[in-house]
Amino acid sequence: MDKKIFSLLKKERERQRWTLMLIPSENYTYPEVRKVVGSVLMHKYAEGYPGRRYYQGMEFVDQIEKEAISRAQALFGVPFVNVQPYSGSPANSAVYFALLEPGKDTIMGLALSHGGHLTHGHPKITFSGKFFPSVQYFLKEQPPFFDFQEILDTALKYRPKIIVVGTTAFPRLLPWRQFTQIAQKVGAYLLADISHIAGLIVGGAHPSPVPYADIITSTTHKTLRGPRGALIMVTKKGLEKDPKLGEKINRAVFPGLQGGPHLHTIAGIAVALKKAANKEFRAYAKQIVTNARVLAEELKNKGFSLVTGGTDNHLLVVDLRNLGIDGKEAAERLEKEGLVVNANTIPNDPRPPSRPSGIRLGTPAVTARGMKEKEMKIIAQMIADVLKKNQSVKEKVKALLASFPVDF
Ligand code: DSN
Repeated sequence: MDKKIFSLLKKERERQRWTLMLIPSENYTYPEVRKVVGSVLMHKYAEGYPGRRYYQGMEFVDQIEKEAISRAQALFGVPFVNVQPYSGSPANSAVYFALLEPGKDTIMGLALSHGGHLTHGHPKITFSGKFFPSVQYFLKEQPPFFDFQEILDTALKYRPKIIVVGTTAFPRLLPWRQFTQIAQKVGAYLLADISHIAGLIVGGAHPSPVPYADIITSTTHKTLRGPRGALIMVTKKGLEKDPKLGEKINRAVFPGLQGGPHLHTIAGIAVALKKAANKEFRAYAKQIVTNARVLAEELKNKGFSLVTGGTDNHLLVVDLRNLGIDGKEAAERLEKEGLVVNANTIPNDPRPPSRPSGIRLGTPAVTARGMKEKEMKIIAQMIADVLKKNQSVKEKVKALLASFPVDF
């Protein structure tokens, strides 16, 4: 028994049990997923794809990978899926590796500080901005929050080969149709990175990019509630544009970027996809959004200012400038009281990313615990008590969590 690690594991389990998990990219997965992820499947090597492996002993793991693929195809309504990427960044890397020539072809994506992701062409410090020319677009303050003419002008000027639409801190619905029109005009592939909203999409709580995007990437551990992993999907539209897209993506994942797939994760993904096809999951996805809306409204009623003025999805970004504290200080004060959020930049943030002006909150995990509108009002009150009145809410957080136990 490794006392040190197992005692830390126990402490982390208790931390997750007794704090409010309000980081929008985090969630609780299912006991069945944890069981297969911690199983004998991790003993197996399986480089290649089902039926075309470089190892023996594939009888059962081939069936597992095929089942994960067909469940994802059915759930998202796409003809091609690769379930092997280790996580979201490797999934996006594989798409770029499959379709772009390094140093030549341009990636265009939403700026990180406006709610995009590091892998969407963030310049200088990420592979996506170092190995490829990249150009960024930005959010506007007023709806529809994207200036489509400006984005089109930028695209016409820089001629990206891939336009990425995907966010980590944007609280509104994504306008797939307008982006597909822009991509068409410049002859770019449209890549939808739905990592944050995959669960909302399959649960019918956010429009699907499937009719509009050529390629879709997603992590599997956020609103989808699976293990840490990722999917790369090609739509019918994408295959019509390039019938070899799937093949190119498979080759980019293996042997291009990765070695042996994590079969334990792939089995976990399959289990989570089956859960996400149930009607209970649709209710869960809708409740995530209802909860986020109530949390947003309650915070606004208490004088908090929200980026974009509210939310239509699972997350909200609070602009703390009117409170005179920065996001890091707010997140640390909340953590001491048992509310775990993360500091986040706001669009055009005057502060540095290490001490940004906002905090980002999300409802997927608290909704997974069974919390509803009433509890969102309590959480909003607790946030106000901590940040505005400097009051302790530790005991109230524990009392709330005691009524919504987690299964681990
Ligand atoms: N790190 C994830 C998030 O928190 O949104 C995105 O990769």
